[in-house]
Amino acid sequence: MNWKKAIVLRFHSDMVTVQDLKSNQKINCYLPGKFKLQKIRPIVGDYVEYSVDKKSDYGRIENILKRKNELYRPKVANLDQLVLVTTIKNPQVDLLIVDKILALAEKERLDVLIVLNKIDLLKDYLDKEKMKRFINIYSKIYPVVTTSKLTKENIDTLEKYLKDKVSTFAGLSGVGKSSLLNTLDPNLNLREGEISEKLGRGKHTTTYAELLYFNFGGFIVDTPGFSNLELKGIKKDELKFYFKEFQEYYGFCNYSNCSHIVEPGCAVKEALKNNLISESRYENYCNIYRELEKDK
Ligand SMILES: Nc1nc2c(ncn2[C@@H]2O[C@H](COP(=O)(O)OP(=O)(O)OP(=O)(O)O)[C@@H](O)[C@H]2O)c(=O)[nH]1
Ligand SMILES: [Mg+2]
Ligand SMILES: [Zn+2]
Repeated sequence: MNWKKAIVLRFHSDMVTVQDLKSNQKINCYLPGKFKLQKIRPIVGDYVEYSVDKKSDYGRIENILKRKNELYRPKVANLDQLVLVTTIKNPQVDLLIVDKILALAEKERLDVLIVLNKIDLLKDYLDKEKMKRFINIYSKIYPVVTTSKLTKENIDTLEKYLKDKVSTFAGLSGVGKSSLLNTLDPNLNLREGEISEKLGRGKHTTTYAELLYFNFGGFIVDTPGFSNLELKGIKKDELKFYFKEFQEYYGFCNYSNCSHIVEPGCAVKEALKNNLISESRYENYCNIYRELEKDK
């Protein structure tokens, strides 16, 4: 058996595009029927073993290796890091979706980087205040990098965060995920879309997730943007563990299984009163908790 190891870049209809881990060569592989019979499908980021058919240029997937983790939105395996890309305007920031994506990343124990893109658009006072508010909320919890594809601000800092990791970009349609990747490597030529003037939203330009290899060392998944996000697979009682800044109050509430919503003597609510936890994060925690309650 002469199987080689590769990582899945893309899965489309019946073909799996992989990159050999030794040679970095890209190979199209077919997926034998036995996987289909067992309803096993590779996903982007999967490590696989494959063999090469000498007669054709195609490879054949022989084995899909056990996943270290698996994010369901976007659907990607074996990540080290989630890069949440957002803007303040064009499109307008949606803090509920931001907090949902962050909860999903925490569930999978991923490192998180927040990228605030299109910083060049924030010229007037109100927009700048919105940006300050955003940074004030999130930079206490996660690293936040402000970027612009136009001015190239902080693209070098972004590269440092991405180096030698497997990361996925995630965020609303139109925030500039593909644009930032094109800025990091102009040879990529990923499709970029406009923002609908009428709706102020992106037009879902990227339609499939694809793992991209960068010469500075590292893989990044470009993903289709969200317009909405329903959380599945998270139980309401575990949600509190996915709000990172709540962790330091763990064990200090009167009730050991405190939901931090209605119970008296709650250390998280006390921290909220003392401005140690942001109102918007706490409100979104309650909103998501109620959404998950309804799902049951
Ligand atoms: N002014 C400004 N415009 C930007 C910036 N980054 C991206 N854009 C524009 O925003 C629009 C959307 O960019 P995309 O890269 O397609 O956004 P996306 O997040 O990949 O969108 P989806 O693929 O739909 O999820 C394009 O018209 C870009 O030119 C930026 O830093 N500043
Ligand atoms: Mg895109
Ligand atoms: Zn509590």
